[in-house]
Amino acid sequence: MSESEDVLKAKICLIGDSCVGKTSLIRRYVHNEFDDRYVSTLGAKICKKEMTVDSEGGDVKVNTTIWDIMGEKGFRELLMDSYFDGAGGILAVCDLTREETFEGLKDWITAVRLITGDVPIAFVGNKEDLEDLACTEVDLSTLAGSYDSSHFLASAKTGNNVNRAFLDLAKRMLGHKPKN
Ligand code: G3D
Ligand code: MG
Repeated sequence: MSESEDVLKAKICLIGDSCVGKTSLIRRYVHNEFDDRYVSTLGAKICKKEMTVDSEGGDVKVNTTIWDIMGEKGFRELLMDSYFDGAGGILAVCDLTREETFEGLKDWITAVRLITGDVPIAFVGNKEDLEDLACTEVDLSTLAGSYDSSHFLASAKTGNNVNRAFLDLAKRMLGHKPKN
């Protein structure tokens, strides 16, 4: 998080394989404050949202930019640096009905952390509204635990846990002191 004129600014990036629901989660969370700008050179779309985060000293307003990846194939190799530069937190999304998207998160995080360092992560198992889930909360909790992170079973469709996941991440970003 960076501070200027008493306004905190934060950059959150979403990661995860194609079709896990990254764009849908952002739409759900950002709502009417949706910014439709498409940054074609980056292959990313940026939304802005003012978040109110409850911290120890009371509510804190944070101007957040939320970065969505538009075309994941080949993205990691080509555009990683620009996309993740300056990110203060990562929302790592998998699709609970597709185990390979859960397994895929480890590679995403390894790659991301080369650029961002040890920033807070929130793991989101999306599409919990569906039946026949291939991953359980225990799976997600174990993975999140290995990164000292939080996890949420969520649904962009019903809205369940979406706000909680973003707010939890922002709250931990407020308290995060980067290691040198
Ligand atoms: P992406 O941005 O990660 O690529 P999208 O993923 O947000 O484009 O979502 C991929 C598909 O999953 C979309 O379906 C979307 O409607 C669906 N989806 C996203 N989140 C949920 C959810 O929580 N529950 C359910 N049931 N579906 C979800 P389509 O059919 O448009 O491709
Ligand atoms: Mg998308």
